[in-house]
Amino acid sequence: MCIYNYKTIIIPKGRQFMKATEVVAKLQQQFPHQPEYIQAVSQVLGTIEEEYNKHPEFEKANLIERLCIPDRIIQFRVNWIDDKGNVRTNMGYRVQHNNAIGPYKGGIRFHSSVNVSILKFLAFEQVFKNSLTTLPMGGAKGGSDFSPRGKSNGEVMRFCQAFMRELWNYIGPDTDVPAGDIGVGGREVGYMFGQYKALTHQFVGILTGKGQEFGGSLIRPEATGYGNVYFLENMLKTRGINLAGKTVLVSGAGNVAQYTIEKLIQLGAKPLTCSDSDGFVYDPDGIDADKLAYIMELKNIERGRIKEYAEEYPNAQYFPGQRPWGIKADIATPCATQNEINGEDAQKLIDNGVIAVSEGANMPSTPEAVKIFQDNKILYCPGKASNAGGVAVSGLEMSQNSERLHWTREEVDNYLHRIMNDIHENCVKYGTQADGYINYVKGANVAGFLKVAKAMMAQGVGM
Ligand code: NDP
Ligand code: 2IT
Repeated sequence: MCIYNYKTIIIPKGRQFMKATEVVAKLQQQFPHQPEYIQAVSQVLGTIEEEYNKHPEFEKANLIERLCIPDRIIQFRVNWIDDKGNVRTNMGYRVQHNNAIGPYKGGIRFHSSVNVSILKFLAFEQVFKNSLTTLPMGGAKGGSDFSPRGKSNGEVMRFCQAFMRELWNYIGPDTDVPAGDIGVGGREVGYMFGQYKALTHQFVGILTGKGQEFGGSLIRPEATGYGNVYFLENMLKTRGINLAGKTVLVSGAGNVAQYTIEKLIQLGAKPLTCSDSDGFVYDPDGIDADKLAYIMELKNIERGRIKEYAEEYPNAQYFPGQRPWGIKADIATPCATQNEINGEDAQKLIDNGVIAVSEGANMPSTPEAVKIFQDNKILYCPGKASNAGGVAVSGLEMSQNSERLHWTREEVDNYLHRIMNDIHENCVKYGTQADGYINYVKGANVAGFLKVAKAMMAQGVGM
């Protein structure tokens, strides 16, 4: 995607202010084939420009480039052996973006689409998200173009071990703590943790999202989805609207979608859809707890496809190759992947009367879609705020590992609820416009940015 046209960009030295369009254009020139990274950066810079320029000392310290360009990117080859004895090769990466407020922290994604642009966008977003959680965590992201889809358990284990053989030396409980993301759940985290332990002879909290038996936090699997719905409730409350009884479009059928659906059901809402990369299912009767249990078994144990839902529940309809945004509902929550709602989809949602969009996924709405949501003044929250519950409970897992304690479900859930409320409050503080509309994008970006910026200033020019 080309957002800005540019000739050669020369930003004058010694200037006291930052111009977002110039910085983005310069980055686009430096990194010409990284559209997702440029998309994420341009959205953030456009909304923090005003706040940034209130602090001439920021520009003097060239804070903006230091904030946009990752500290380092570790890149490696991963060799593993498939079930037929073939030696296979994939790429592996860790983008360590910023550790001004805590150790690098962020998930690992295994998906065939993974590349440097996608991981740079995710690591950049993670910096602001982690700052919003109020916990001491810097931002990072890693992954591989390996796809667990269609692989045997043994193949996934050998891949995870090979991946960790390359990564182990760059992570540590006070250095960089990875976790899950697309294609990386409890199974993959377990295999990677086992390999780290085998290589280092140390049992330490180098990953979050671990199993309950070896240091994992209760509620971590649920946290992103639950947090997403807690945030949604807060948004609705600003307009005096109750979630109970509302119909909801959900995309994805993985970790975030499943626990978003679970919490929606618990709070009396009616989820109508879910999806995978092949298509979506629409259940006009709503997905209830029993049907969700079926989805969890199908996706987590049998590793099947979502179209099977429509075979199990004949009232449901399967739409191959399509996304759910054309179905009429009150609320939408995209929980699959980036750029899954484009301008056309957003317009369909608006035309169908959607009142709120809460992002479970990272950057699921294109810039065109975001503009349509905001122009129509619906409640719209970017993923870095609404899906921050996952990494927040990862932070709580790190705390529990450090003190060698295991908190109860209730304790962790209370913490999560409080953190999501705090994030919402911060978005309102920095995002409320003169006409009363809450611009959650601006609120989240400014709140996340200020803390990191102040920490960077206090620590001098190193990183
Ligand atoms: P999972 O791997 O558990 O599930 C991903 C789901 O999205 C699957 O249903 C998958 O379908 C679908 N999907 C993946 N890629 C695509 C694609 N290109 N097009 C359409 N559908 C796709 O991942 P998570 O649930 O963990 O992650 C979902 C989103 O939430 C991601 O954006 C992630 O970055 C974000 N997120 C995750 C957090 C976490 O704690 N796990 C925390 C915060 C954000 P299929 O089975 O066909 O691949
Ligand atoms: O995007 C995300 O916030 C995650 N994938 C979770 C990161 C984490 O470290 O728990």
